[in-house]
Amino acid sequence: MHVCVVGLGYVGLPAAALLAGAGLSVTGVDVNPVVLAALARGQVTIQEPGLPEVVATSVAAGQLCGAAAPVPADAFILAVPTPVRGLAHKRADLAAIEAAARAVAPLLRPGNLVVLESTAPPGTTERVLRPLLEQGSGLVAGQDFWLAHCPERVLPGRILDELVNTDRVIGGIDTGSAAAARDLYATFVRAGMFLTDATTAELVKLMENTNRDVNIALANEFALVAEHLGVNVWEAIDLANRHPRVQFLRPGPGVGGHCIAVDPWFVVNAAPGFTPLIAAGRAVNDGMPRHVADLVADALGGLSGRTVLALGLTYKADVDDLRESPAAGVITHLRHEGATVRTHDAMVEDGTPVADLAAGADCLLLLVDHAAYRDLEPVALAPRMARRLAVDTRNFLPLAPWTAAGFSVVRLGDGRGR
Ligand code: SAJ
Repeated sequence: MHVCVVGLGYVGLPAAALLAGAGLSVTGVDVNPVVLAALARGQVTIQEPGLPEVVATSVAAGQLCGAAAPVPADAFILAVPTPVRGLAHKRADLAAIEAAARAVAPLLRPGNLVVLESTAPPGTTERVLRPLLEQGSGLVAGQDFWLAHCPERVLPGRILDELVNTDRVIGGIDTGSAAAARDLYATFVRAGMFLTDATTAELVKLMENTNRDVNIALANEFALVAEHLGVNVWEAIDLANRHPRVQFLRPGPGVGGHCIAVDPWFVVNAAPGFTPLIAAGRAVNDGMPRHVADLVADALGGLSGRTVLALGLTYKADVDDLRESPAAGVITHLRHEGATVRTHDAMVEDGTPVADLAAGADCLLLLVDHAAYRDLEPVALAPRMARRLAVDTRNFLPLAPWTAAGFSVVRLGDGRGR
């Protein structure tokens, strides 16, 4: 069986490698020549544990190769980005799905299967993908070819494990399509596969990420409440989570990435009159970078002329992905208000060491809790800094060694002593 995977990003490339590892012949398609050149050498351009090994093995075995455009195959998996555009009214940009559909449609043959893995607004499979595929092929979905939505659910940092071991929701435009998609995924998924219709599968995916966004928004709102009341939210959340039916997520400088910060908008736009809670959660999370900049400004007595060393630029810990990162928003606010901001990311650059960047800085601002930052040595940093101040947005820096080294540590959500 030959599978053509369109889009070799964080979702498409691992899926392509696992399909190839299961013995299928896989062509991976991407518009980015850098990605294709790396793949031709059996290499990858994204950081994800285990991915270099499975890709190298599949390419060396001749099971996985790259191409700049789709090729005829038995099954097509579309795993292309669906970003949002606009500021006040964020709308899904379906251009990549549409382009992939237009490229695949002329190649479709009777009996083929097309699966959309990209997260998309409710109705995309039925109302956008289906007509493009039918018009471009002259075939009829559900009659001549199968069409399904099987949204990815993988957590960056644990993608390979979760691709294999996480239950899948598979929505077909009819039962035959759902079954055909299930048979394809059964080649490497070792978890449950639950069949439904395509629009339900689209909504389920959005509900999962919206659930997480609203939960984080609640944690962030309580961080602000705790600061106002002189309470430490991190301790309060730990204690609340001792309740058997309460599970708060963690406050932070905002919600980033290409999923959680984006997908709730697809729901709000699909049902604007019915989603005040989801929209409010987005607003709370989008307000966090502003709040972090205010924390730094308050701790420094103003930002003008100050130098801040920002640690962590990616959207979360231990990934190299900068998309929609709240760190960028914090840094923009700080610079806009007159601070000089030096930046460092343990996952992105290996340039100037933190110790050198700390020279003369007024504040060390921890934005991302990369494991590598556990090695920070407050005793070594203290004498280099103009002022011994650390602002910790992730409850990451251990208080005892930092205060022992002379640092004042301001923690997001910790109002004690303020
Ligand atoms: N974050 C917090 N507090 C938390 C957890 C996360 O502030 O307690 C922040 C992170 O720092 C980051 C953002 O939220 O900025 C998102 O990170 P994440 O780890 O929650 O999620 P993603 O975007 O890496 O992956 C999510 C996952 N969805 C769910 O857990 C419901 C993943 O399973 C999805 O496949 C992925 O979105 C996707 O592609 O949709």
